[in-house]
Amino acid sequence: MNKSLTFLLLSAGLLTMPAAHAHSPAAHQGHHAKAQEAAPAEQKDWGIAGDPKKATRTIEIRMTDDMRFAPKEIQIKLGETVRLVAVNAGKTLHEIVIGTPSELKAHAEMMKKHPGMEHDEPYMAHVNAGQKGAIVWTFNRAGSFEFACLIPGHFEAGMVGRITVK
Ligand SMILES: [Cu+2]
Repeated sequence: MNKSLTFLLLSAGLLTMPAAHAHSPAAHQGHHAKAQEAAPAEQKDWGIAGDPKKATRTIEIRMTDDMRFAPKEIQIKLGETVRLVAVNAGKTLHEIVIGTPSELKAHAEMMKKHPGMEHDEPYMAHVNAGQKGAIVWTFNRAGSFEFACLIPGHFEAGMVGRITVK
């Protein structure tokens, strides 16, 4: 299948890009990013990918090499679309992943087994030292959730914060 046809089908939501393709280095930058925009947002237990135009609030979260987030607790109103800006104030790579506590724990276990694993979802951002990364998320589920850095060693050291949605 040629590339433009693949893109057309992806745009129309008729085709799901196979994981191997999505993660190949050549596809990663342009193609993959477009495919992700085009794909319909998937409802998760902790919310759904948000439209940046609908974000009503920006919350900055600092990540540091002592394996902490600041703030480590955030309160969100049910239904709110928020831009979470993760600022890596450290000298090493950190990430921020939103989820339910059990989902994040399972995910952290998987990261330990497959340290080189690369993934990208609308509820996570990988942020290099000194950089910023953003997540736009619509919190349309009430509950107690977490944000965590799942890089092996970081999660275990307590790099976790809490999100309360009500
Ligand atoms: Cu980290």
